[in-house]
Amino acid sequence: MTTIAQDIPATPIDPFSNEYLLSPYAFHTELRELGPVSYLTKWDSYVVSQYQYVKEVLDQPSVFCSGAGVGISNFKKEPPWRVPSLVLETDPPDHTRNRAVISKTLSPIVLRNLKIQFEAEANLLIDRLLEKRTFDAVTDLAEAFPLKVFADAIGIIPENRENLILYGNMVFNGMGPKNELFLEAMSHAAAVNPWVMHACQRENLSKTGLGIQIYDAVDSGIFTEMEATTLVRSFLSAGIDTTAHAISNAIHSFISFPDQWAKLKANPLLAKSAFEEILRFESPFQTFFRTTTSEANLGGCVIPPNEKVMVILASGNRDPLKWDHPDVFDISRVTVGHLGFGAGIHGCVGQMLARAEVEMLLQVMAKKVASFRFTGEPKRLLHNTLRGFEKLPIELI
Ligand code: OW7
Repeated sequence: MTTIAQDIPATPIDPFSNEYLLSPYAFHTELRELGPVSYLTKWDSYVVSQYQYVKEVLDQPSVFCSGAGVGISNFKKEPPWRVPSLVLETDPPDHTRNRAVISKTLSPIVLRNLKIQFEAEANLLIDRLLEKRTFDAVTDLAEAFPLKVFADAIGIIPENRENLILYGNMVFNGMGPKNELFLEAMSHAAAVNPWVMHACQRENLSKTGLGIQIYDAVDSGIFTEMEATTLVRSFLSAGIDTTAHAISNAIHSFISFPDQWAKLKANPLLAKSAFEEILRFESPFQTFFRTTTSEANLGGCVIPPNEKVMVILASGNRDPLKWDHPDVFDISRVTVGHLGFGAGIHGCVGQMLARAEVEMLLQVMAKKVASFRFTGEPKRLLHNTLRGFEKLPIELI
């Protein structure tokens, strides 16, 4: 059978406009209805938004590569703002080797022990917040939890950890075009980048965390000291803001859909599946890019080589061809196959760690919190890549 080349429709939709970023879902529907691939006139990039084709892109890493960057910028045409990640922005065979070094630190026994610590810390934090009663759930809960438990797990120095939020902001806003969000995030670079690299060095990591284990690969001759530092940086780039926004989105969804909160309270063991539904329904990491290495065919649409392709995970997660009632938040739905952690060889390497964190937090909340409500207007975050909140004033009872 021959596939007949289809025209790729051009669209004026701007996925970095404020209107889109505040409320992307109607735009996702429009993009999906344009077909497997469309072309973003404003940004000279292709875009893929249907579940099936998002999967096809992620399952062909040799055609849709990561080595030219996973933001809108093509590293072959302009230099990246930081030394490229040895996992995120790298292709096989290097990617395979480097990812294995990270994976090795995240064994099931390690995760089981971490989960016990996460539960203990979740209890302490929720007790404190129940006493405080009214607070901003973004800073005091969603950011506070991973800044404590994730950074402790990696073995990061306790001082100035707020820098990790600013750093994540650079990494993820830095995947967008050089708009105001990009520039505001990068304005912290001079202060934050040196702190991050300092925190990732062997002598500054705790002896018992996951970070220092990356340096075993230096001792066995796989990495230079600098490569190990860059790989530890990946933990810090990927592991804080993503989880923080997932927690913010969880709080917002549970207050907005009290029937789902009642369901979770009735059965706190639903915390695990609730987290998966949050990732499907309000994916914190909405979008990234790939770059074509050769001519690429998606559903008969032919993309030329060396072109950027925007991949909208969050749109695949609400594609009605894949999901029944995709716009309904239902914590007991079957979420298998959701794209919240990506898919394929670059699928989130820390997903079991993220799951352990948020599952324990939601479980503790379901047991201890009788009810919660907004005490002010939630404020959505304007962000090139992540979906979350800037402010979430709430009361816990
Ligand atoms: C890295 C959540 C995707 C990421 C994100 C940002 C940075 C990195 C990884 O994973 O530096 O490796």
